[in-house]
Amino acid sequence: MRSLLLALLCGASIAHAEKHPGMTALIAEIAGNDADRAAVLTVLLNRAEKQPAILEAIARPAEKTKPWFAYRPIFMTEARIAAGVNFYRDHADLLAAAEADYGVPAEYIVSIIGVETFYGRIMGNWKVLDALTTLGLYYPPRQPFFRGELIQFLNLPATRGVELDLVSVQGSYAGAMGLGQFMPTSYVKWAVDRDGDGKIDLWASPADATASVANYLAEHGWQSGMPVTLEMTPGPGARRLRDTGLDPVFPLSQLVEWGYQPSAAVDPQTPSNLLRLETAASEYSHFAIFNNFRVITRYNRSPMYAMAVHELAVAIAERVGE
Ligand SMILES: [Ca+2]
Repeated sequence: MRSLLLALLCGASIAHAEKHPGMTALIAEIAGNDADRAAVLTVLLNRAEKQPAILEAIARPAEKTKPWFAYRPIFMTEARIAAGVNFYRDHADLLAAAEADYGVPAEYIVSIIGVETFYGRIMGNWKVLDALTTLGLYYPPRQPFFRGELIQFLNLPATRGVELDLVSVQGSYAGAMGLGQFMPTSYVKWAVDRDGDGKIDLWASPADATASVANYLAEHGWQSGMPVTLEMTPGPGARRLRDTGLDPVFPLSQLVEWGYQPSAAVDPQTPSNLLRLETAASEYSHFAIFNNFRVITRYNRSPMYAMAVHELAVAIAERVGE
């Protein structure tokens, strides 16, 4: 009887090992010669479940398949603006402190949290362990990235101030966590304890979450007091430009020379680039995009994401100021 049980247990563990290709190499890479650490990681990873729904979801991100005129309404809703105003007012002191500490305007911090999680209402209910194991071991197109994030996740408890239950902690299907949806690497590098309780809590502490978003933007080069983007009107004969990138490599005066007129006064020497977005089928608006726009794309590489964050921020700030 006992040997039958043993046989069953061995069978079960072999099934698990087969379930996770690359698991042995992953554990060896993290644990090295530390057998105790390897044992802990083995137990942990054996609790991870491959999630086919995540593999389906990762293959179709919204910003790659929708034009701007279909993408924008997802975020620029009355409900999201109104809830942003409430979030701003509820946490005005924390946001003012974050703005003072990091030089990032409060409305951009609020807007990122609004776009990412609807101000904490939708922080994701996938187990991060499942998500990152699925993508890190079963999704070849982005395996180096997600495998790296899985390693950072497994090492998170070694980060000062981070107290997470790695088996149960929840996030997006891509493994992003908390109000601002921090990936494990970002958690390690840029999350901060702002309420002073010694723990970095990006879920339940608005102080920690808002300061962490501000710190992320500041560390990626946010320039206090500088513009994000500016609508430009093409004159007759404006030069048609495509794919000039997101880096601010042209002075604004260059865009003017190409035939685009700024909609507000900005220093002509300000480094910029030109972005066009499809506002209706085959109709386009043009924008000068500046350093701070690029900084927002460090949060999510899509220029539509950055524009949505900007427009939502402006809408929230306008209404807060009324
Ligand atoms: Ca804290």
